[in-house]
Amino acid sequence: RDARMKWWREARFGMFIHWGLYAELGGVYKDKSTDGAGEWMMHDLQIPVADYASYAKQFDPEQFNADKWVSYAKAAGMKYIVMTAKHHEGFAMYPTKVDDFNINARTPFHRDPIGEMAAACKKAGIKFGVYYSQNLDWHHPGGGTAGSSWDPAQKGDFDQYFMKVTVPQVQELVTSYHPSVIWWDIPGDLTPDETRAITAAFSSDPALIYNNRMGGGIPGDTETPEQRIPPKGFPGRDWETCMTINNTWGFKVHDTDFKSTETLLRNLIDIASKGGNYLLNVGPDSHGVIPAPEVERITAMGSWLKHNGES
Ligand code: FUL
Repeated sequence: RDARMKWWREARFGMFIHWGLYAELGGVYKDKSTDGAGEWMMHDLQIPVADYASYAKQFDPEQFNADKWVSYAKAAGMKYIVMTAKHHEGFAMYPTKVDDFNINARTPFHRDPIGEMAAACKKAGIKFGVYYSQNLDWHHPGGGTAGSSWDPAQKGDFDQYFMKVTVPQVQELVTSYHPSVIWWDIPGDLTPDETRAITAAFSSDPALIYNNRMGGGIPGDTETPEQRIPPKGFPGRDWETCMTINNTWGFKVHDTDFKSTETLLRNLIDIASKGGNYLLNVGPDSHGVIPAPEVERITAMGSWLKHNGES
């Protein structure tokens, strides 16, 4: 375990990337702006499944450049990247064979952002991990809906969904991209049997690190305080605070409430002093561009780190 966790413990600073079909909408659906996080808008505005899915036809992030994103992370002093392979909306950012609701099959873009990021990270000597929503899938029949569904198209059997979609997708991610981290989110009421099925799906990779949000009572390797810094850290546990730079994970046109570089640096120092990691989020837009205010801030953090002896 210590050997497996070594690189992660030394990393201290990582980049979280929330990027999915929600970026195309940017928090605005018809004349409604969502109050919540951008990536939750399908749920929060109860957008019908077919209507939401139709935005894929126009999702063409032509400026996406994996090397560029990785270079931002490097310049910021970040040592790893965790990117959404599939968020709660159910849209996969890689060409999964299990479900054609993915960026390769449904958009004019036809590329594989997860694969391109995995390759760019490898080239740059930085660790790559994937975020995967193993329970919620608001698009696929039977996928979890966080309480009540809002569209008859979501009706279906969860156990079947789990065995036919979640488990094989986890297998695909592990065998195609060899991620160093799987960031599960969120467990809902997964049973120990279900979690065993996903653990088996990545048993071929004993080095894999995963967080505490898998479910079924599995503690995982890391605690994941969200948007907060625990006053005393987590004595005896590895932990990672994940945080947004503004107030959303997925891109929102109307959220320009960015934290200052000073606040972000103080957070990083506070977290590091308590033995944790800081997984700081960026939310690329529909063109595949990370908003400039986010790039500016993480770049400034990197210069500070360089001038102050850490890098
Ligand atoms: C939460 C999710 O529901 C949010 O959308 C986001 O991904 C955050 C990091 O985790 O539980």
